[in-house]
Amino acid sequence: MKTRRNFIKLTALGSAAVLASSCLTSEKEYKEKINTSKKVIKPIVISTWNHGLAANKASWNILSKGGSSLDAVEAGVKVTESDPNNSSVGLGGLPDRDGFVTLDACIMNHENECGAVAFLQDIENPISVARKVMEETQHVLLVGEGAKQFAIEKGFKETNLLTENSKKAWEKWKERSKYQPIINSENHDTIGLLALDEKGNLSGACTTSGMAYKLHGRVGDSPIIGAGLFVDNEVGAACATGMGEAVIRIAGSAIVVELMRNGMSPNEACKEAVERVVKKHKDLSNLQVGFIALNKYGEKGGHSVYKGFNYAVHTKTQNEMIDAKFYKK
Ligand code: SD4
Repeated sequence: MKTRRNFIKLTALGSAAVLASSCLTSEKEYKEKINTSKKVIKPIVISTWNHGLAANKASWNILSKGGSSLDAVEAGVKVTESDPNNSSVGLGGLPDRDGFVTLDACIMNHENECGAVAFLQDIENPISVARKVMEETQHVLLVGEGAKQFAIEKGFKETNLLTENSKKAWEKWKERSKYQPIINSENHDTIGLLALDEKGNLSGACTTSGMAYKLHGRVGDSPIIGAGLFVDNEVGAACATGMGEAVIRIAGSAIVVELMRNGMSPNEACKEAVERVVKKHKDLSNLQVGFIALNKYGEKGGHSVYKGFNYAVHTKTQNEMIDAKFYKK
């Protein structure tokens, strides 16, 4: 007899089979699909926005000497985190609506190991705390007070991250805001950075102070593995910038990687993910989202909802900014 429980089991099995056949191409199938004679561009590092140039430089110092992609991604984004003139990441980040700078970050290596921190305060380099979560705990994500306590136990220093400039900007915002968080262009400067090292291993890092003037306690996509960042060493890596809520809704970075697994180029996969964001939102006003991606061949790509998103690339022969293609002007 078909009981309800059996029916649910069967349906679940059916869905799993469909999933396995349509999306989760096995490593063997994937290798058959790809052209193994293709020349791999490595090492390579790519990262979001103009601040990516300085971050890539630090990553390149490691990659060009045969260092690991994991060390490279951490060193790269630390440059942006420690830059007081960058108002979206680490030190100097714009605070939430109550005046607190709260940080989100995550890191992932070529073995699918990952670590993250969210809603972390007073620590300049959250990416290094995320790496410690990955390497020295059994957990993936620590948040708030617990994350800070862990960081201090590991020897990180407490630092006031609210610079005079960010404080002034927040005070000005308070005058005109009616305490309403607003998303606009000034909020889109997270650094996401992806690297492929000489050994052919991929890693990624993503770090941000999040949406400026957000609600106290808000966490975005940047520390969420699969949303702000995803790495699968069989296929490629992706990361996101822009309105985190929209990225989480489509499991953005994981989707980009799965699309590459199914044969799309990094550019095509980022474009498809952006189109999903567009499809799932009735109101696109101020909804900027951008993805960048890197595959196992060292091929790169990026795409955004609105014009204006760019990313930095560093290889043996290239060190420049690339304007991403976009859905809308
Ligand atoms: C967030 N995705 O917290 C981040 C913000 C961002 O570029 O990317 N800014 O939603």
